[in-house]
Amino acid sequence: MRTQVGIVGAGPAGLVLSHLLHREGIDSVVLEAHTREYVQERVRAGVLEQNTVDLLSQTGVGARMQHEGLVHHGIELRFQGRGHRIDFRELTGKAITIYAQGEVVKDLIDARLAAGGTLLFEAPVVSLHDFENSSANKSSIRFRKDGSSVELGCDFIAGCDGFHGISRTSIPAGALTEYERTYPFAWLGILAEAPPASEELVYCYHDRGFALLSMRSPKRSRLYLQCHPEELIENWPDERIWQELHTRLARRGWSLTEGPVIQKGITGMRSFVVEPLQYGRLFLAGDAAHIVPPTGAKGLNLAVADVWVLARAIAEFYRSGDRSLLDRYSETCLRRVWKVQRFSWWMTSMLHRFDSDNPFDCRRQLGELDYVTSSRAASQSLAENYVGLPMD
Ligand code: RFL
Ligand code: PHB
Repeated sequence: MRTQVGIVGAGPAGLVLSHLLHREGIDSVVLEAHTREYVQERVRAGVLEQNTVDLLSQTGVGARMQHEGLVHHGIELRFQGRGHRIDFRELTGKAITIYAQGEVVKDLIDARLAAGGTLLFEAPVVSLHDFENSSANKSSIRFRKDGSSVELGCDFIAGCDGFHGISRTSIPAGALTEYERTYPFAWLGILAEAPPASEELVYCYHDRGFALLSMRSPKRSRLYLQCHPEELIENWPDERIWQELHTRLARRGWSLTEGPVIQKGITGMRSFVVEPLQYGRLFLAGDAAHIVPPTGAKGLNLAVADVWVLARAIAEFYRSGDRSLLDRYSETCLRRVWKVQRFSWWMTSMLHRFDSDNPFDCRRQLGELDYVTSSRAASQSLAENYVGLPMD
């Protein structure tokens, strides 16, 4: 088997890359360890930045998103039992769209298959070869399919295989520097068959910890609670989850709508960046290269921004033989990555309770929330980051 770009992973990063390359006339093969159903049904992100929405729409995979996505022009920050709206339209002229990651993935898989693209599911990659030299063009990827070992020859390898993938760890120790921060809490998330009690997302600071009200459709709520990182989901029967959500999200004249819980799980929180994002002919993109805590709703959007830069650089190389955009891939992406890391860390720090906090820290957090919701400059700073910084 041979292709121009071998892509490891069929998450948002790998699929958007394959789609953008196809539009440039460049051949790729996507290798995914799991089944198609698994990647489509995994419950993950829900908030798309304006940049992501525009990219999907302008490249012909936005029709269902435009029809079914919920366009929001603001969010609510709730603390001390009061709500404060951050008006994105007024502050930035932009909006966000609520459309589940699984739906984005489904639309991309449909588009790639309709265009005759090669996506192999249940095809775990076991090793990457001969990518160290950036001038040779005989890299290869070894993967398993139906019990056999298969080799895919390619010019470039795109490591889009998420945080636990094989691409980043295939790079020799010492060539990469890792920057990391873990947080002393996690999120317990549920998907419920219940109409969302608010039209817009509600980010809530409370003495008992952070809570978030989000949604997937006018009939489905997605809700999160800050919990201990080692918390066991067995300790959280549905009634306890609802009770805690009612307590933290309480606001005068407002009440949360309950409904059957159809999915629940606990997600750890981490900030992580590896530098550089390139080693020879191997390029890392999305969660394989960086992780943000979910409080800024940025992970998927950052993955899309990476592969937009990568597709443009690969296309320029095949068009003119000019490698300069490829050589600048890491530097270009990292400028955005660090700004998004800062925003995600800041939102997380402002809205969560830390074990180490003393009464001073809690008062300081309330002071910050009061400032962010009462100063136009501070609200605008939050808003411009939340809707998405401009693409370079
Ligand atoms: P993915 O989606 O993890 O895809 C990587 C794929 O690679 C496959 N893979 C392999 N395939 C072949 N061979 C191997 N050896 C392989 N090893 C791994 C995996 O099976 C997988 O299919 O990474 P990608 O494409 O970089 O996309 C990143 C996003 O998925 C992630 O950043 C977001 O989901 C993060 N995130 C959010 N992002 C947002 O932009 N907005 C949000 O509202 C948002 N909310 C969230 C989130 C993530 C969450 N969790 C569960 C971590 C909420 C949650 C709860
Ligand atoms: C979600 O709907 O899953 C969601 C929304 C906002 C976030 C994180 C997750 O910040």
